[in-house]
Amino acid sequence: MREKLEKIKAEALQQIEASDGLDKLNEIRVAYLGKKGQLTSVLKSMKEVAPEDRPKVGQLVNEAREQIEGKLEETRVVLARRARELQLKKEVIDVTLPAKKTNTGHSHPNTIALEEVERIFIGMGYEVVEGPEIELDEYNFTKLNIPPNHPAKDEQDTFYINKDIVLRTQTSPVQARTMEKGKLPIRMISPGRVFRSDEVDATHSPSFHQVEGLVIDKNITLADLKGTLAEFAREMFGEETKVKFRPHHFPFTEPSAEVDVSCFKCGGKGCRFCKGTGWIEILGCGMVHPHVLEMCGIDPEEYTGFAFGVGLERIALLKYEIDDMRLLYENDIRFLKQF
Ligand code: 2NL
Repeated sequence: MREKLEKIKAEALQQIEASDGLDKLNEIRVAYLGKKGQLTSVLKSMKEVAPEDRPKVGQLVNEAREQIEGKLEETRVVLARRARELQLKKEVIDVTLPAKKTNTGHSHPNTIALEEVERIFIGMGYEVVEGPEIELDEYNFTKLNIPPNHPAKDEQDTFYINKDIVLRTQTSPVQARTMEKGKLPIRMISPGRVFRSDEVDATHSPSFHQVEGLVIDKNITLADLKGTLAEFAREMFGEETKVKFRPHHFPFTEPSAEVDVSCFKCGGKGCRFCKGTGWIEILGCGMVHPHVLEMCGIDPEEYTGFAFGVGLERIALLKYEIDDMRLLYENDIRFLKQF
């Protein structure tokens, strides 16, 4: 028995010594110490040993087990360290290699301009409201004081889906819908895409973007309109910017005006940029026509308001000194990269 034990032990230790990996080591553990392992089977055959020898043999088995376990653990530590070192070597990173270049995009100039406009008006307490691009003729025209026979309604100017539905030509219908909801006062801007049946050229496109603004409250006057747009112009084009209101006509406002800003290139002296005039036209505006208020459910005796509309592309072209609107839609990366 003793010899058999010695043999098992020697074999086990020798196999452990020769093992070259953690898996192999585990196999050896099972083969000797497992439930059906060689050492375990010696214990199971104890009944063949004379009763007086059993304590001694038991002790020998335990000693053999301890030695094998000790050797297993010792070898496991060595092999585990070796495996880790190998892995580290395999995964080594050359930090001196040039980095992969990631191409991060950025907002489109239209979006940058829009976010600037929004920032300015949100700062003055306005809400940003969006609405549908496909609109009822009634909201796009009638409620804005553009009656059935008005020239703006010509098929030459407007895309009709059918006789009652159009692609909106302005974002005013969003404002008309807001007024109709009846919650007053109103301070809002409505940015969005609009559509007009125009030929494409450097300053026209059948689809462009507009930001309209609307304020309705008691005692709103032309002075509020002037102050608001003067502040907008200063924030958008610089602290020194002056505004000029020129009388104009829109069906939905009375009185109406077009607004010029002093040229932010030459400061108003006249240059190529402002075509020598010192002024640049940026938007249209006016006091909301009492008839429009009425048609949108607001009593013009109690409430007044002002409105304005600005072309987003116009702002982007001016701000970035782009001379052709088509560049904004072509999505040529060499162009867009510059902003
Ligand atoms: C432009 C400038 C403008 C408005 C838009 C408006 C909206 C409502 C009531 C009254 Cl709901 N007015 N919007 C006012 C003045 C000018 O746009 O050049 N449009 C052709």
